Formats: sequence, C-alpha cells, structure tokens
Amino acid sequence: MKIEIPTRSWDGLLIDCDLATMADTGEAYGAIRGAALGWKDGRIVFAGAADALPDRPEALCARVESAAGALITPGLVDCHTHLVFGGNRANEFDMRLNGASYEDISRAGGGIVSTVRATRALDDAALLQESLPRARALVDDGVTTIEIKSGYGLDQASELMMLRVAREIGRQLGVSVRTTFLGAHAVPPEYSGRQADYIDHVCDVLLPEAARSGLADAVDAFCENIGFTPQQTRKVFAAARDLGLPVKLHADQLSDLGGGALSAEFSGLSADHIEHTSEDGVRAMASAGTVAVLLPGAFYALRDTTLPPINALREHGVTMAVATDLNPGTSPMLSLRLAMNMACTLFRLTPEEALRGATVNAARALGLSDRGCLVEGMRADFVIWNAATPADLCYWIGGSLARRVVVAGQTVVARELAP
Ligand code: DI6
Ligand code: FE
Repeated sequence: MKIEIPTRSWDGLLIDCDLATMADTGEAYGAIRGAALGWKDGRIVFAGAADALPDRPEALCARVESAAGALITPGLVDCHTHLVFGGNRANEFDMRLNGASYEDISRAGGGIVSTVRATRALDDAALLQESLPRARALVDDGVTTIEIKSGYGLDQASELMMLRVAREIGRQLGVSVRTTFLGAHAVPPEYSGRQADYIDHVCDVLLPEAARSGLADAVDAFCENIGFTPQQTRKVFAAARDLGLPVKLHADQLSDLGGGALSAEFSGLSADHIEHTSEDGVRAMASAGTVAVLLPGAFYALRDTTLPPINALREHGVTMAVATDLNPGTSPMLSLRLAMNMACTLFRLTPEEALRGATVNAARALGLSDRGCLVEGMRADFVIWNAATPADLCYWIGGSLARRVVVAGQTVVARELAP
C-alpha cells in the first residue's frame, strides 16, 4: 500500500538498503530486502520495503540518500559494562598467566579493590579522560546505547563521581547511557572484615544518595563467593525496591548461589553471567521475565569451562542478551561485536540470537522498549554496516565494520566506504 504524505517533512530517508529490523515478522532477523528507512525528530517514521514508498520519495524528505545496498541494523546496545574506572589490571593478567587464580588475586588485595584505589585517586576530569576512549571504541563499531555501572568508588563521593562521569560520556559522544549503581561490588578497604556493616552503609547511605541524585537508573550487586551473599544481596534489592529502582544481578558466575532465582524474585531486569545457574533458576527467570545477559568476554578471559545453560534458557523461553562486561579485571573487551562472535563460538548462539542479544533483547535487559528494532515509532538508532549479511557482524573477529552510526537521528560516527 502506498503512503500519502504530500509535503517534505522527514529528516532523513535512506533507500537502497537491506534492513535487519529484528522485529518479530516471522522472517529471520526481521529482514526486509530492497528496503527504505525514514526518520523524523529522532524517531523512525518508515521501515519497510522501498516499493511501499510513494513514487517520489523526495516529496517526503529533502535528504534522500542511497545506502548503496548496505545492511542496516538497529544500533547495538551494550547492556552490561563497567567502563568507567581508573588504571587497569594488565599486571593481574600477567599474574594469572604465571599461575595465580582470580580468587587468589582478589583475596590478596588485588582485583576489584585495586581498581577502587586507582579510581578514587582521580577527579571527574581525569576519570572522564581515562574512560571516554573505551566508550568511543564501542560506539565506533555500532553501539548506540551503553549501560555503565558504578562500583569502583564504594564511597559516596567516588560512586557519585563514577555515575556523573558515565552520564557525561553519553553527552560527549552523543549516545544514550544508562547508569547502574553497583555499590555492592566489593568491600572497600575501610570496611575490611566488616562486610555486613558495609552492606548497611550501602542500603542506608550510598544507595539512597545515588537515588536522590537522580544519577542511577538501576541497581546491581555482585552476588558471589568472593562478593556478597544472597542474604546481603536481598537487603540491597529490598532497599532498591523501596526507592523505586529496578534491579539486575551478577549471578552465578563462579558458583551457583541461586542468583538467577534471586534476581527473578525481585522482578529483576536481568541476571548476568549465569554460568552456574540451575534449571530451577532458569525456570524462575522465565516466569519473572528476567533477561539472561551472557558475558562471553569474562568466560573467555577467566578460561571458564562451565557453559551457561543455553539449552535450558531456550527451552524455557528466557530472553537472552549479550554484552561486553567491559571491566579491567575479567573482561577488558572493547568491542560488542567481539562479544557477539564469542557468544556464537563459545556458547553456540546462532548469529541471529547473538544479534537479537545485542539489540532488542539487550534493550529489554535495560527496561527500554523504545529501541532495539527498526520499527515505526522507535528511536532512530541504527547502523549502516560495511557488511553484506547480518551473520557477517558475528562472523568477523574484531575489526571495524560500522560505516555510519546514528543515534536518535543524529550521526555520531561516519566512515567512508570500505575500499
Ligand atoms: N563483573 C564484575 O563486576 C566482576 N566480574 C564481572 O564479570 C569483577 C570485575 C573486576 O574484576 O573488576
Ligand atoms: Fe560485570
């Protein structure tokens, strides 16, 4: 059916492209060949077959552009990162290759706490300067929404600084940033041996202050044998619920502490890692609609051998997302496409599952229903790729394939065509 819009009113119209809309159309990838994509005021106004456009598309839009047959997907969503931090932990990488385990290093005062020291030593400007290039690397290859956690400050001033810097990164790069308060990431040195007191401090001071500042969109915790117990996590989640903030959880990465079910119990947006989650945990996630966020970068870097329960997730219909977990300790990974590749190679996701996991499902893991697929009314967040098919995006290991990255109708990365 032809649409009738007699006057020029759209902000942009791309013709001669293939869309992987990721909408549930019954087609793989929600694909539309010979397509067009139009947008106005930051929203998609047309995503469909070009032959459904009026005969003279220039009547709709002053800027009609041929995409020269390129593939266009929704902007990628990295729904789990810790990319704001000071210093790095290349030294621990070296130690692990000389025989130490992640747990050994963490117990010996390295690990998360060493990044806390390096982060606290910085001010806003220096922290921004160190962190911005990491975010830019993600955006350069197609990421338009980034979740960024606190959790390397662990006192009021430094946690708020991390969240402020995260938001500033979004402003500077012109991308969408969602912030997550992760005060329950590790016990800071001044609370050493007083884990319960620190959790009280998180619930009574740090979390309410983060909520009051308006700098946190969600709350996370590191529920692990080297992190916090399920009981302590429950306390933090109850405090988050009282403040009206949604929760998500670092769950069952190194051991099964029932983290998947715990996130589900609080209607968690997601349970992340979940290598050791039991089938009961998967069932609980399915009934709560809690997204499984798969983090193959950490699995790879720690040379983990326990795979997340992918088949159980599929069987029970749990939504799967894929993210970088970009952090200095266990996943210094600067490419979401690389995480997608690893989700395929290491976890046996199909390329379509991986691309869903980094678009529409990742948006859901952040509680966002206005992005992640190319459908009229959604945000005009999209990527024009130097790639022929959606599978190419998972197939190539690293590199830069994004030709143009557009956020809410604004171009934030533009590259020439590949030679
Ligand atoms: N996310 C985390 O927060 C921890 N592991 C993970 O996958 C630890 C991060 C760190 O070692 O700094
Ligand atoms: Fe993490």
